Amino acid sequence: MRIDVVSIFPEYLSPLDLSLIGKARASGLLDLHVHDLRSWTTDRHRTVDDAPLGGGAGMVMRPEPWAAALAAVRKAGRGSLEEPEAVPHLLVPSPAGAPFTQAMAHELADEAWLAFACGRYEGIDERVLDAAAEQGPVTPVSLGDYVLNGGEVAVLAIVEAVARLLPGVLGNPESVVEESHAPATGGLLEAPVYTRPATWEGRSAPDVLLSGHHAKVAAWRREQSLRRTAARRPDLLSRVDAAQLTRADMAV
Ligand code: 6GU
Repeated sequence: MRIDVVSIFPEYLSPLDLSLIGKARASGLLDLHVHDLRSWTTDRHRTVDDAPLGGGAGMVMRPEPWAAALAAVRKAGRGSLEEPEAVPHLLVPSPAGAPFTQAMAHELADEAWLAFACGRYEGIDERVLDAAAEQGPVTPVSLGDYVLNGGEVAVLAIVEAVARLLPGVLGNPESVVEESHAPATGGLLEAPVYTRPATWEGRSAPDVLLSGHHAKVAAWRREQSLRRTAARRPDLLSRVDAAQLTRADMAV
């Protein structure tokens, strides 16, 4: 997969050199390019923003550097993918975007080329997104209902969520199957986990986990998932498929 990120703070993306994502890059599974938006400014002060039309607080990112940056990214990516018609799926982090979910991470992991436009200030002039949408898919995405100063932290989160789903990035592909929000858990939260020692500072791990009885362990985990989801994320319970509820589930 190729990923391009355009930002006025390219150093903010340096954690993408580390850990599993860094390894995925080094091994060629992930071809990641971070670009400085200011390289596409033409004035002496390398200006990227201006006052909002219609008035109001803050500043808005000007369309010209963004249009030039996105055109250059398209051109460079087509060259490296050796597909003259290829276009990236453009993701625009914004608190006004659609919520980013594990389902979206799985969809994005199937794509060949993603590009991220990191806005700062009050956001990017909307015409940039309108023009880009004539070239290829554009999706504004949000991490949740709170406000960050810019899209960079969201890109770190989204790239990590997507890259770990790429074949060969995680050591054990099973671990993406059972985790919280994965399709296999029915969209429920994961049960609590324990390791040795079986008793630590007077606290014992649940006996069932030491029983060696796989069906009982699975039933216990299912019950814990339901309880935890009801307590922390009752909004997720509506995702449980009624047809898949067992008698044991009903008793929880
Ligand atoms: Cl993706 N961007 C910004 N600026 N703020 C956010 C966000 C994204 N998601 C939640 N808050």
